[in-house]
Amino acid sequence: MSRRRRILAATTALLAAIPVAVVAMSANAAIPPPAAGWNLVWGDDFNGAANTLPSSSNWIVDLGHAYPGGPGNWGTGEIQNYTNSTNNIKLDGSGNLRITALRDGAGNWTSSRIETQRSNFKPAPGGKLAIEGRIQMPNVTGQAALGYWPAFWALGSPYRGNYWNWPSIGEFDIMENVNGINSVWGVLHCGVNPGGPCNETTGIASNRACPGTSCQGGFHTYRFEWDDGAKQFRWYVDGQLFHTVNQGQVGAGTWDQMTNHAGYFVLLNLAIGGAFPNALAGQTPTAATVPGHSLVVDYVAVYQSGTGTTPPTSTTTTTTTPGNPGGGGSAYSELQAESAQERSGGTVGTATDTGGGQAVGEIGNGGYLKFSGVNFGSSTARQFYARVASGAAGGVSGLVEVRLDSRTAAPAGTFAVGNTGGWQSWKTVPANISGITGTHDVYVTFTSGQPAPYVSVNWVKFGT
Ligand SMILES: [Ca+2]
Repeated sequence: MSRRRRILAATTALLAAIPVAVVAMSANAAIPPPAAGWNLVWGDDFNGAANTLPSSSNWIVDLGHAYPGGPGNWGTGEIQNYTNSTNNIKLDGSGNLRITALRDGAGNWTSSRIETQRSNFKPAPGGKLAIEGRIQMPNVTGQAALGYWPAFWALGSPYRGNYWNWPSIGEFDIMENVNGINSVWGVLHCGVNPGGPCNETTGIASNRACPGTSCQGGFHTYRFEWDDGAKQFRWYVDGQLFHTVNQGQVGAGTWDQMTNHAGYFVLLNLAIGGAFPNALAGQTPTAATVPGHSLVVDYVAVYQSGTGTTPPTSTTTTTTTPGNPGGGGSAYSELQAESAQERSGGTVGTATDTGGGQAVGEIGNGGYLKFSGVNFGSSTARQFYARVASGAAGGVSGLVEVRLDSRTAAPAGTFAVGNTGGWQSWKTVPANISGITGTHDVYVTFTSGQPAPYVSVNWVKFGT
């Protein structure tokens, strides 16, 4: 995807893999408890019924050959069509996710790609974040593997909904592999393309063979750590450090571009063909490539070390709006932004929208709306809707987040928004949320890695 057409220079010494005794490890371990000093932030152990899709509360399934409006072939030249068919992606009933690349009789490849609903994974100020997965690469090597390109990676949240701001928003390739080679690549993408501080489109990369069993022959644990205190990124396989990038290598400005936004979302995919496998093997896939092999994922977990209590920064003042001071509205009715019990950021003005009325215009990073005592009744809300408009400049975007009972609680749901066609071009944007019942203070918070206002809000509401 935005994993560019990368032409890897460091390809030597990879092809002479030494066969090692294969030790099959159990494939259904739960998410391991965090190491001392770490806390589990989020995870999915992919337990669930066989032949079902992974949790839609956790994951978005990407479809086709591009994001809507994004670069073709996911920006990498990969050729497969991504589907949500359980032929391509499913839980195996034994605690694993399996993404399988298939080729039909006409030679067309299908596979799958998923990304986390959450897009705000980042360390607390001065703390550390780890993104970890236990994964077996597709168990295929040699000519039969040409074109296989599995990846476990993360993209900066401003990419979602924009798709043209890569690589400034940052990309961490926690595990990449091509052509069945016994090696894991760890890569940082940043700055500008081409060239720049991350030497795009290659990125700042390192690679090594998997310890013990080959990467294809067994499960290995791939871990990326973002150390905000040390201003360092670190890549590990089975606990062995194999790549580091320090802030000084890319410069403070580039570092800030990829770390000062709302955070990252995590992706898993199995591509076929594209620039990376082609760079090492010529045009892939070939007639010798064998379909039907799977990327197998036991779990994905995000851990944090060091707790932050710093709320989002805001340069605006809080306004208590008169009228409906007690709140108490129904979650399933339109909660008018201009009538929020508290507001920070934006200005109240006229909405040229269906139904007219007022809206809160041009909200930026750090703003929020508080709706007190919102009643979810006896139903479980699983959808959030916001009526939004944006005249933000190209490349400017941010997140709209729903939080319960605290402005700093983990978001129950999030979506990204950029230009909708103008500050009075209104559209209703849905987001999946974790199930909500009961009565809560609802905070709608606004987070962006850049300072310009990026969204106006007419109303929000919930659905089941
Ligand atoms: Ca599992």
